[in-house]
Amino acid sequence: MLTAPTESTSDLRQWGVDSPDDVRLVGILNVTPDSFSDGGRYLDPARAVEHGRELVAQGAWAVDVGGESTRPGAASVSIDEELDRIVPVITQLAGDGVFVSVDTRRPDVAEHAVLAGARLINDVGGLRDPRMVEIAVAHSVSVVVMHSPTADPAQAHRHRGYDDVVADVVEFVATQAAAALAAGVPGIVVDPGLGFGKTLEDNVRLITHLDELTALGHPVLVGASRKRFVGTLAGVDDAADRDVATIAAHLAAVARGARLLRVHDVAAHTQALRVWTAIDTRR
Ligand code: HH2
Repeated sequence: MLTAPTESTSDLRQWGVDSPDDVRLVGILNVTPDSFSDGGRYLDPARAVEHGRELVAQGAWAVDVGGESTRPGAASVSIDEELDRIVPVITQLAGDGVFVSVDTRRPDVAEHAVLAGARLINDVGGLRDPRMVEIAVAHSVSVVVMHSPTADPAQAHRHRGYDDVVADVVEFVATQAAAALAAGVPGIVVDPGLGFGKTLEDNVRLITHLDELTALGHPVLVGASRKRFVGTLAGVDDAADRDVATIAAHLAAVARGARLLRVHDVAAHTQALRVWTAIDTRR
């Protein structure tokens, strides 16, 4: 049963996820014409709601609804357009009792999404905008702090190089999370932002060294789903064909402490996690 957060916490117990061995799936619902692997498929609100319900039936713990693509160079949409895309979908899914998160970098969009029933803000801008913190506090909603080297994640590909990608990412999310918790945000999830302004080697290093992120003590969400680096590693060009490669990357992340996986193919991940958790109880 999902319960509202009652106190400042940085673990998943606020949502009834008690065991540290529990890994949860966040199903991706892109209500966009231009997302990199499923653009245009769920722009129609009825199709989007149907897909959201399908993701839950397949084992998603939450559905992450987004109305603006973050793919490299994607055109930014107006706040009204983003809201027109996502609010009807969130209203219906939340009304069904689905745990909805909202994928946005814009405080105004996050606020309307929360008023429509979203229970978690997935801030792909990494809480750079102080208004996002204010809104999360005002509505007592927890936040995913994702690392992107730029405030607009669709421009992250313009970023060139890190001193030390793992140290830079850990420092960024640690600083943002600490400030948000101090301001009264009820809970924080951190995310290395795989693929955002990161080379193949950067993404591999972030997964290999994920324990440095989990060591912060916040639940870690990882989103490798269908991204170019898994396609490159696996030799798969077509983004829609990268789910098997995605699962390999995600299980490597789970082995290093990831608790939430943001995925397109929920059914396949549910199968993989059942086998994983039956075999690997050491985490
Ligand atoms: N990746 C994407 C979008 N939102 N949010 C979090 N927290 N972590 C991620 O890794 C992440 C994210 C990009 O994937 P997708 O939603 O499939 O594509 P698009 O941005 O083109 O809609």
